[in-house]
Amino acid sequence: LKLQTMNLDEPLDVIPPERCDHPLWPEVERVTMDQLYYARLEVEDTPSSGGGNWELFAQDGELRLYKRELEIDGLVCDPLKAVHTVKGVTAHEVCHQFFSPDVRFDWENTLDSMKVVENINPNTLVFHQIHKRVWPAAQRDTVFWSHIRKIDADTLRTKCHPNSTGKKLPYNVWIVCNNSVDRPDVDRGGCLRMRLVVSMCCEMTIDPPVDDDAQITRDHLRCRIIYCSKINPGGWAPASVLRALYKREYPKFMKRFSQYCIDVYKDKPIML
Ligand code: 6CM
Repeated sequence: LKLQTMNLDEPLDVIPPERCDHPLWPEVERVTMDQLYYARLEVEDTPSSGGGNWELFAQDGELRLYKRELEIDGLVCDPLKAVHTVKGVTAHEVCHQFFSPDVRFDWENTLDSMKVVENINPNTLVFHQIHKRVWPAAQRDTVFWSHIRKIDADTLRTKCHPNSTGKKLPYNVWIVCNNSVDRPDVDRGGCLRMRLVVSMCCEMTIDPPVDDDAQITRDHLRCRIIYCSKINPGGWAPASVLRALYKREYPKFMKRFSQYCIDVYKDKPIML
């Protein structure tokens, strides 16, 4: 597989929508842009604008994690939003690590297995993952498309309010969006199938600003990571176990993943 040997230092092509005729493409477009909008809503914004009502449940330095309690048909589906600022890495680098199947096991510790089941285009893959079993619930699997893209300045200005009003635009923004897909043909192997919508949106700023990109060093890079997830466990799971698991694991994941990105890139050329 070409993607299994992808060079991590090579920038990805960004495939414009008109060049992809896969039946899932309109959904990839729509959900990715919706997630970008949702991620960039500040947690303090009003409920009527889609923000607000977030409960801060963990904090450590620059890292903050918020949740909203939500149950659907008796199942815990609490939306989560985590915000972190990391120095020394670009938005492209962080998103690249989150997207790439080659490095998934270097930072993801909820998995027993991971397979790419379809290659829609170089920026869009369909994954089948089997997650570690959490006692006393049944083991879970997921099938989701994952899409990575750079958001250009025009899109940020025209489609990404409210942050674009009165605020300095980031140098650039990258997003990875993961969204469950119905694939009954992918064997569940006895697992219950969870459904998810997850996004990692990274806003990069250059601090202090430079006159010329050639002057940028890793000391200038600041990357604001906004991680959002909505997971439906897809069948019986005790609420208290699930909430305790999320409370413990999401802060660990945010710290581990961001430190992993810093370590991977610290001695490498900058991938803007
Ligand atoms: O977003 C994360 N990882 C991505 C790549 O793997 C992808 C996967 C998200 C699924 C996250 C599931 C976590 C829970 C797994 C156990 C389920 C057991 C349910 C029964 C409990 C009683 O988007 C990072 C995910 C970090 C999670 C802490």
